[in-house]
Amino acid sequence: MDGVNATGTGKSLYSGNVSITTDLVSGVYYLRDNSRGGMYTTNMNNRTTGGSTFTDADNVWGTNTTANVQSAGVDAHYGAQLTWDYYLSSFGRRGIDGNGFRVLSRVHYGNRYNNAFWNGSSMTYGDGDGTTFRPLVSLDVAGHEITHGLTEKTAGLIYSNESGAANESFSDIFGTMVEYSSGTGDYLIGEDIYTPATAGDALRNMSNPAAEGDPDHYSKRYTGTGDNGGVHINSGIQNQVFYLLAQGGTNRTSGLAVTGIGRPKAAAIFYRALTVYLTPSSNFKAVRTATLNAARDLYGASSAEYNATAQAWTACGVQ
Ligand code: ASN
Ligand code: ZN
Ligand code: CA
Ligand code: CA
Repeated sequence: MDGVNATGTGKSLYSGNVSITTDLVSGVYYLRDNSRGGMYTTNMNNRTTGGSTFTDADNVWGTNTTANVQSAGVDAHYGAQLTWDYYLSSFGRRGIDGNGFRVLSRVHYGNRYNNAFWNGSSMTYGDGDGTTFRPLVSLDVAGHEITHGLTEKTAGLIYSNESGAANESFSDIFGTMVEYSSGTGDYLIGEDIYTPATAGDALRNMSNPAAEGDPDHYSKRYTGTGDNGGVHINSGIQNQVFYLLAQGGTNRTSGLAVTGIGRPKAAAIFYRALTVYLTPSSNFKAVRTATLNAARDLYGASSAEYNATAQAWTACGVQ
């Protein structure tokens, strides 16, 4: 916000060496971006309050390892920039509020903290304990958390029970789309940060939610009170709808098949549903209706895209 944009080299933990926008003031570089709403990234120095700006002398940041405190800052800064670029280039949206909202990303929060969260105005990432989590700054997690901000400013889905599970799923959907926009992507959430000693697992699996213990069909939904009524569990149902719509395939519980329409169209349908049709108390049935309205708007009521959207929800037991 103070100087002029510069292009730095970031040696990240999870994305290799990346180009990041930084800010040059009086010969010192800052992890700040005068475009993209003025987003900036700070170092919490393993505390839960305060925080300090990251500065650098040569605009080459991090070392691709956790030994250097800048590395996690690179991932967080890059993730926030990529999230901004994804929403702008895909939907013409400038920031989570559509009006240039300035996102702060805070890294090295707390001591071995095993989570990342959106608090209503900023992103916060822990370093993890090294066993359950590595630093939680992967692209899908950055996209997930920042999308909580977008959801809050649009549909406002209440964070419990079915509306909360839908809220979580929208964060997984766009988190994975942000990851995909970097040039490579999957339908796993958090695979880079979760259980470093175990390969192939993830926090959540959209193509096969049951692989991480989550339901892939409405008949298997969790109805207890834990996790705010299963927001990170029942998100598996909508995640599976999105996966089947984007990629095509057969739901393992119902045996019903869906013809995929590709990631960009599936994301456009879910984005329009989230930003135009949903309300705070929407349940899965309401999300089905909202995505059908969106598919009709975008592709027509008798389009293959509309029919695939209906079939994806039906395959997952929501009709
Ligand atoms: N990382 C978690 C999430 O974004 C934090 C939370 O439970 N809200 O879902
Ligand atoms: Zn979340
Ligand atoms: Ca992923
Ligand atoms: Ca793992």
